[in-house]
Amino acid sequence: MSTRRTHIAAGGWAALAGAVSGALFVTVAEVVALVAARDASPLIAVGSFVVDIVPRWAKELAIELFGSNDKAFLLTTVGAAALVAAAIAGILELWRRWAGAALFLLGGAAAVAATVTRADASALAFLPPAIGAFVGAASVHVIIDVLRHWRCAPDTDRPAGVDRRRFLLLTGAAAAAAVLAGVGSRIGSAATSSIAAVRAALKLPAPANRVKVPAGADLHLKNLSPLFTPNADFYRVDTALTVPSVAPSTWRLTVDGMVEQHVDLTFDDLLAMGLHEYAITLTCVSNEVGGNLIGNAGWLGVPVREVLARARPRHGADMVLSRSVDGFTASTPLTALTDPNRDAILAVGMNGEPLPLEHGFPVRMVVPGLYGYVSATKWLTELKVTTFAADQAYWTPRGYSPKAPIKLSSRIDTPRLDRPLSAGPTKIAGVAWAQTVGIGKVEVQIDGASWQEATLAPAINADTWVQWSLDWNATSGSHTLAVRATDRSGRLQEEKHTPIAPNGSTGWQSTLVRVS
Ligand SMILES: Nc1nc2c(c(=O)[nH]1)N[C@H]1C(S)=C(S)[C@@H](COP(=O)(O)O)O[C@H]1N2
Ligand SMILES: [Mo]
Repeated sequence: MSTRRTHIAAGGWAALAGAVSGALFVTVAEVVALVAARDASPLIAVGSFVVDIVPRWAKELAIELFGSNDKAFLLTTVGAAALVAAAIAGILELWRRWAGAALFLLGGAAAVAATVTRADASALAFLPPAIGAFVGAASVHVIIDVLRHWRCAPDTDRPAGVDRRRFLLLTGAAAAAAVLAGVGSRIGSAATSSIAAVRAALKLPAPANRVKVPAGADLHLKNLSPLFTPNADFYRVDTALTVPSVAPSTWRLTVDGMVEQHVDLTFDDLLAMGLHEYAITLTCVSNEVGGNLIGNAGWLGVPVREVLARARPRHGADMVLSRSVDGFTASTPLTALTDPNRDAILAVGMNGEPLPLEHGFPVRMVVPGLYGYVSATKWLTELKVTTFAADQAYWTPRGYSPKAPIKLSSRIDTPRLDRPLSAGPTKIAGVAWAQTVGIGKVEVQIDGASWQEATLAPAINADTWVQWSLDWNATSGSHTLAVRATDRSGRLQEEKHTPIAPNGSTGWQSTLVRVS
């Protein structure tokens, strides 16, 4: 009995020593990454690998449950899994010398594989996980050797307590080193990440023209989405665990594939083509009926067609595969980018500022009328002229359509069930969008009665959402409000509810409100 208890206790100490060595692995790798290979943190690389391989339903569930904290959740999960594996390695090492160290090296090999296969991996990307794994393996091996002396094979020549003290000292030192390395790498990366400073110092040239907003286009109603979504409130959707840092000075755009002429552009080349301002409402395919993965901005940019014209796409091409520095790709029909009547742009500015880092700094695509995943590539680096038959974009093998025009839709912003409302005259209001066509009519239904036409605010253009409102004399009790839109070509919004996959949700939003 007592030897069994001793073994269990020894196993506990071994697990602790393993976990501490695991923490040393990860934090040492962070420090090396800071010095040798910026974007080669193993935790991030393994997390990104998980992002790329998890099934669609798991990703949707994570976004559903954690919203924009889904990335923090993923990193925490990967970190916790690594700690558990390291604890197990500690126990293995106690059971058999080198077995735990070998597991550390195996983990290191996996982390190296995840790191060097990232699209933005540098030549030294193998170093951080490799060095981290060696330090972790050495740590677990040395500490467990001491533990073995203390718990399992007491050295009769040495006074009792020496090995215990040595074990606790070593484990404590390793833990302290891990904390120091962890905190140090955080501070170091914050202090030396200059991209935010580069962006802050960047002055974009004035555009040749500015968006004209018709009077009354913003109804300025309480709880109604503003006509232009402030950058800080703009939804963010991407697969990037850390925001790629791309300096305008090193940014290059390559136009290649089925072209007569390879084109390479620097940031200054792009600016020299002349900036214009465009108002375009961006929408995510993952936006559920009534959801908020949509935003409207004034974008500063250059028409994609002007860049493509320099490259002269060859006959037979029907798609442009746009690529981000982090490997994300989007497939956009070539005609959507060359159409003189569609303002597909390479954007460098958003709502009067350079693109925010998380929205694609320094250059992204924005195409009116197409969901973001097939058009709005952030941190853009390449436009490959190709065909839908020859190439697939990031989301295509993951269950989404290769082509995806934005579906005509409408949303009630106010009133909402979660905001108190008292009886009396009020306004029902929201937004509606039918990019490239424009909204013709919005109707509201109260408690299943006949549809009433809402007042439409004047639209900026056909590529932006419009605000709408309807006066309502609210009586106390529960009410059901529904909304539907018709576009300018007379097409009524699809009534039937369908899920976001494979190419965007449909359905009329219906919502319950309570009036006190
Ligand atoms: N590099 C990169 N660009 C990307 C994505 C991505 O995952 N990586 N996601 C796309 C998707 S799905 C959408 S909806 C839009 C969102 O742009 P936003 O985050 O600026 O709102 O970016 C698109 N561009
Ligand atoms: Mo999206």
